[in-house]
Amino acid sequence: MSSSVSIGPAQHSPIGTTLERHLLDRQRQMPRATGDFTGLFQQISLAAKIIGSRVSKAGLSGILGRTGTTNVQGEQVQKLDDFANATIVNTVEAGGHVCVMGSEEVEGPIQIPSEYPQGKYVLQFDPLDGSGNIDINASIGTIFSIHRRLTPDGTPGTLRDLLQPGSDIVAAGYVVYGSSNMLVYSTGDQVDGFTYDPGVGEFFLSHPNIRIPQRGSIYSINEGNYHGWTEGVQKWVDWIKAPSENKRAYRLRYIGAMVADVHRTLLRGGIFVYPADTKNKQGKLRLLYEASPMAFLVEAAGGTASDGDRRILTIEPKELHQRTPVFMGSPDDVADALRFARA
Ligand code: FDP
Repeated sequence: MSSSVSIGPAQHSPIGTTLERHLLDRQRQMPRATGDFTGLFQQISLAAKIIGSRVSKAGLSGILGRTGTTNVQGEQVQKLDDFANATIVNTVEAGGHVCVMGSEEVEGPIQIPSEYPQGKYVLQFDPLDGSGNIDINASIGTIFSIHRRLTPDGTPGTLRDLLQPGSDIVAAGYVVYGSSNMLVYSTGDQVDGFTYDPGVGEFFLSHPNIRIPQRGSIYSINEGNYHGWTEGVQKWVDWIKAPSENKRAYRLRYIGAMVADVHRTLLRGGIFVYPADTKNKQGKLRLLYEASPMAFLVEAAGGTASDGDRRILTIEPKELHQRTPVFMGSPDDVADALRFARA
């Protein structure tokens, strides 16, 4: 007798949900939603697909290496930095959902050309984080955050719209271009991760409701800066890697791209730190488009994010390219680090 297997009706499962469907489902739960946010997010995800596609072929397409210019931070601009920046600006500006943008690669506010509508949102981004990894085929990423505008509707956005604290973020996320490409985002209540299927050309929900462990076993810091740190940070690193009766020595992992290091920290737990040092007196990472969006995600996943004294999300920004020290990750690990750092 032949037996046949009935596949039956598709089970309702969050796995197999596209990013677009996920956004639409959430939009329908908010009766007053206009679709603007969903529209903006679709443009960000399109930009991420374009950047991801170029990153995956970088060694073949003549886009490795430097442009020969430096950016506002005085860093060498890589060709892929330029490409990623232009891709996000071009994809988002025509959509009519934002009134101004801020980018790591651009000194001032990026205005929306007058032929396009001035939308109600403000987008900030680091188009290609971890540029040092581009030429060696290691993980890199894009980080972004979305705020509501403060200036009157319909007018061009200004610097005032960009200088908002992380506590007013509407949504933040990142895309990691790694062994697979993933987009992770949050609107503050939970953190969801989507893996890109290049065959289908879509991001699919693969990591619903990411929760960071209360404590991990990995620390992530550029230990080459040891001699420039405060005594407190030095003592914390000495302590965390020393086995004792109460704890095993923590493992060190540092890729040198904030996106990838924080992504691992979110999934596995532990702590990512870029403290101030004698060279980088305010730390190295930028508040508005690196530290704040990542702090928003880490907190939404149940973690902690501090500059050493206060929550990163409460810092009132004064400048577009302001820097801040960063201690973020599992609550217990961050509490340990701050105990040493503040002593
Ligand atoms: P990069 O300069 O390569 O763009 O954004 C700055 C950043 O990378 C972070 O992604 C990364 O965590 C950090 O700098 C690495 O800095 P160090 O090389 O000083 O460790």
